[in-house]
Amino acid sequence: MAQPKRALITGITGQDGSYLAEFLLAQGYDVIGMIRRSSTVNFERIRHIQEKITLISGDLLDEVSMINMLRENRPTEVYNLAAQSFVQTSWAQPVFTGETTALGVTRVLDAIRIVDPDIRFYQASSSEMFGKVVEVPQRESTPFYPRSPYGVAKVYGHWITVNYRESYGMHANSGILFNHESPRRGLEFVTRKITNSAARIKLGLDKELRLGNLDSQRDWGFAGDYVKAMWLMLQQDQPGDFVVATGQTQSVRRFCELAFGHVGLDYRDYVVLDERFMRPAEVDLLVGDSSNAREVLGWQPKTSFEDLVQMMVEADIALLKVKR
Ligand code: NAP
Ligand code: F7E
Repeated sequence: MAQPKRALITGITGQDGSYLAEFLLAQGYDVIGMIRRSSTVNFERIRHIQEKITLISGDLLDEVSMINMLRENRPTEVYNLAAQSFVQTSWAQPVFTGETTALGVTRVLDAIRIVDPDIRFYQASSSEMFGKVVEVPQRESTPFYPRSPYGVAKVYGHWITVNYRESYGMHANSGILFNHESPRRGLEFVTRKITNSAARIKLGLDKELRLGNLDSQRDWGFAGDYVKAMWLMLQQDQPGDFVVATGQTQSVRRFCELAFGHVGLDYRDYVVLDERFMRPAEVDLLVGDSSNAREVLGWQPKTSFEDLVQMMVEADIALLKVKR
């Protein structure tokens, strides 16, 4: 009987890690998750599948922990989702962001090279690499112009992935994913901040929502749709770079309008502009051309922007009602 495929996910406690783990379990994989030591447990997003996965301690800052993890567990696929992923924090902690989000990628790739270079590798690259865009829409060939220490770190992560592919013939893939959201999104990101706030205001728990730039535009998709693209990349004969996006862009203002509108409120009555949430350098407009992913991987998004906003608002209302 064929052995089940075995995948190692770094960043399994994050938004994408939890959806990817669910997806891979459904495909019959053994799923191993790398978790970093912390004084309190943060398994909220994976609690419902915790019995079905194996969790092992390791850290992107520590290559030895990753070498040992690979030696002891022998995965056939590694998905590197771990990162300091919040753009705003990357200005406050630029060196830490570089250590984790940039050099962390080299540590994983090098551990794979040492233990078993046949392991297939996925790197979580980002549309933030396009930054101050030089072309609209952005595709795999669009030059990068990152606008934050996070974006710069992701450019490094992308190129070191390409380099290990070319230097060692590794099946190393870079998924250039545009923003993807869900009810599991961290509360600091703008979409979840808005849906959580709309729900809180509706339930009488808050009175206002403080935001930064309402005019910035993002290509927002649903995280549950995007993890399938990660997996598809590792099932191809040849590794590559793939933009994953919906191809439509919406403003933060429009997101507010829909989220508040869904609970019968007008965002203009509650949203207050706050300088603290403005960025030193902004990425004004992102919109992706995912033709390559659609043609080569057969991938396409299933969830519309309107359905995504509705899903997130309803999940936040349900969550708050349970907590009351
Ligand atoms: P997330 O929710 O912030 O999750 C990040 C994960 O990385 C968490 O599990 C975190 O662990 C882990 N981590 C951070 N530093 C670590 C370290 N030093 N060692 C080990 N683990 C560490 O991020 P996400 O939204 O799921 O995104 C997943 C990946 O895709 C990230 O690399 C992100 O930069 C990238 N990306 C995201 C988007 C998006 O729109 N979501 C788009 C493009 C690319 P703790 O739980 O312990 O903090
Ligand atoms: O900001 C504006 C903010 O923090 C989106 C990460 O997953 O996607 C994410 O990065 C926009 C920006 O995500 C607030 O200025 C206004 O223009 O939700 P965000 P992000 O920076 O796009 C990429 C693809 C990643 O790779 C990252 O890991 O919204 N904005 N007011 C605000 N943003 C926040 N967070 N908070 C505000 O109050």
